Amino acid sequence: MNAAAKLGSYVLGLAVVFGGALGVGKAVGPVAAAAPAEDHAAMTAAPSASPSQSAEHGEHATTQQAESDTPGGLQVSENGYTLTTLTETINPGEATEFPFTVTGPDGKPVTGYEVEHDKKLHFIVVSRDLGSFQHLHPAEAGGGVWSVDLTLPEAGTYRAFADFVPTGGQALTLGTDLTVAGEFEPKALPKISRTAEVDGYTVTLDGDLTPGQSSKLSLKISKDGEPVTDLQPYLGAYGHLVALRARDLAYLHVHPEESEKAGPEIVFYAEVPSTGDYRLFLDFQHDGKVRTADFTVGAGERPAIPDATPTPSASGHGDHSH
Ligand SMILES: [Cu+2]
Repeated sequence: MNAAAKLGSYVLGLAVVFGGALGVGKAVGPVAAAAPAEDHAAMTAAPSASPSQSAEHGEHATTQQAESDTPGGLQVSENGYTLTTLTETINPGEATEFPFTVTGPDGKPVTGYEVEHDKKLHFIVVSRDLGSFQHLHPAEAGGGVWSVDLTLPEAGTYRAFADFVPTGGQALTLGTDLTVAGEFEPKALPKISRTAEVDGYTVTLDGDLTPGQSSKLSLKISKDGEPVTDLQPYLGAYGHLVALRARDLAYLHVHPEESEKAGPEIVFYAEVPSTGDYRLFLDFQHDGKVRTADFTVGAGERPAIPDATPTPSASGHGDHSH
C-alpha cells in the first residue's frame, strides 16, 4: 500500500471512529446533515455496528461532503443528544463531585456507549482562556448518570467537553460552559511556541497546521537532554492529542499514526478547519505518570489587518479619530 493510500485509510478510520475528532468535522457533519433516515436506520440496526458498517457510514459521509463542516464541541446538543450538567455551584480550588447526563433522541439518559480508547466517555475541561487543561474519565453512577471529581483551579469560565460514541450512533463531542464564582483576571492566549516544558520533560513540535488539509505533526519527547524511548501506552496509544481552536474552542480530537516505537517521537495527523491560533494538549505517559505538554500553534496566513486609523480626508465620522 503506498503512503497516500495508507494515509487515506487512516484518515477514514479516524473519521469513522472519532466523531468529535478531526477529519471528523468533515465526515460527521454531513452525516448529521444527511438526516433522520440515517439515524433511524442506525437505531433499528443491531446495537453493535460492525466495523464494516461503520466504514460504510464513513464513506457515505465523505461522498456526501456538504455545506456543514462544523467541528465538535461547539454545541451542548447535537443529533438529538444533549449534555446536561447537574451541578450549578463550583468553588475555585475545591474538589466537587460533578454529575452529568447525556440524554438521547428519546429524551432519556443514554446508558449504552461504545468503548473508544479504553473508555466509554472522555471528559475534557479547559479554562476558556485555554491556559488550563484536564482530561478526565468520569465513572458511571447508574441510570445514565456520570460523575467525576472535578477541581477547577481558579474563578472564571471553563468549557467541558464530553467525547463519546452512543451505542448504535455516531461519535459526538458536546460542549458546555462552566463558571466558577469569584473575581478573575482575563489572560491572553499563551504565546506561539514549538517547545513545551512539563515536569522536567521537554517536548518539541515539528510540522505546520494547514487549514483544510491533513497536516503531519511530530512531537518529540526528551528528558534531561536525552530522548525518551520508553513511553508507556496511555488509552491505547503512546500519545493522545487534543487540539482546540482559540476564541471559540472548537474541539479537534487528533490521533497518532500507529507506531510500534515507544518514543521519542509521536506522529499525529490533524486537519484544522480554518486559519487562526490553536492550542494543542499532548497527554503522554512515562514512569507510570501521565503528563500534559501544551503548545500554541498558528495555522495559515494571518490576513493583513488594514490600518484602522482614519485619514482626516476620509473621515466623515469625527468620533473615530479620538
Ligand atoms: Cu479520555
